[in-house]
Amino acid sequence: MKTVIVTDSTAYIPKEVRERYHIEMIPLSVVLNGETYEEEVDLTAEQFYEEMKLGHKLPTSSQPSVGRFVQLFERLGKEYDAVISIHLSSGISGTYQGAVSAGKMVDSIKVFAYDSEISCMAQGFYAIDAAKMAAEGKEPEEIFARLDELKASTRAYFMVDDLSNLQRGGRLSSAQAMIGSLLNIKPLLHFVDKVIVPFEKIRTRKKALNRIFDLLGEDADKGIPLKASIIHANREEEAKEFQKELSQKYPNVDFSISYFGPVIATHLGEGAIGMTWMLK
Ligand code: MYR
Repeated sequence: MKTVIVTDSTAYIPKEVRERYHIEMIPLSVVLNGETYEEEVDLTAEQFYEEMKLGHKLPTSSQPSVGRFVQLFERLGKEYDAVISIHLSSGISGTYQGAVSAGKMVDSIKVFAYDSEISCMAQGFYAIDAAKMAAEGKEPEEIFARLDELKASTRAYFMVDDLSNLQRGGRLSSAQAMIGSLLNIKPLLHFVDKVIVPFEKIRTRKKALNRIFDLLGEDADKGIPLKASIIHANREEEAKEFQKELSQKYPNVDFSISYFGPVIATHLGEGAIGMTWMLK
C-alpha cells in the first residue's frame, strides 16, 4: 500500500525536512490584530514574535476546517492508497477530530488519523519516523505500532513565563484554585491523558529548567539511545547553550532544537521553553 504522512503545522517541522521526507502539512491559524494567518504558510514564528512586541491584544488560534482536510485528502488520493494524519492532542484542539470527520467523507484514499496526545516536535518526531517507514513501503498497521511505541516512551515537560495566556485560552486543565496558586510561580507543565496539567510547583525559571534536565537525566542515564528536542518560544540562544551542555553530558541522546510557533505561542507566550525526549 502506498502511504503518505500528513501532520499539522504545530509539529513545527522545518519545510526542508518535510520536503526531504515527503511529509504533507496542514496549517492551523492565528487571528492577530483582526487578520487571520495560516502559521508556517503566511506567518513565521519570527514574524509572530515581532508582531507581539507591538502590544496587540492576545491573538486566538483555530484548527483547520474539515473542508480543508477533505481537499488535502482528495488531492493525496490521486497518488496514494492511504494517509496517516498525525495531529496535536485531541485534548487541546479539534484538529484530530477534523481529520477523522474528513476521512469519513473521502473515498479515494484510506484515512487513518492518529492522535499524538501531545504537540510540537514530539509530534514532529512521530511524523518523521512514520514518513521514513512509509518510504520503506511499511503498512499503516506497522507504522501505527511504531507510533504507539514512540508515544509510550515520550516525555515532555515545559514551562511558561506567564500562565495567564494558557489559562485564558482554556488550555490548562486544573481546578481554578490550583491555577490561582500557580500564577506567580513557574510550574512545570506536562500532558496527562491528552490535556495539560501542572507537574510540579517550582518557584524560579532556573529551578524549573534544572528540574527538566534532572528528569531527562533519569532516562538518559539508563544508556539507551534517545532523541530529544529543546523547544523554545523565541529563546534560541538559551536553547543552543542547553543543547551544547546536555550533548556533552549525554552522548547517547541526539539533541535538536525546535520552536513554539504562532499557534502554540498564542497559548504559551514568549519565553516558554520545554523539552521532549523519546526512544531513538
Ligand atoms: C486550536 O486552536 O485548535 C489550537 C490550540 C492549541 C493549544 C496549545 C496549548 C499549548 C500546547 C503546549 C505543547 C507543548 C508540547 C511540548
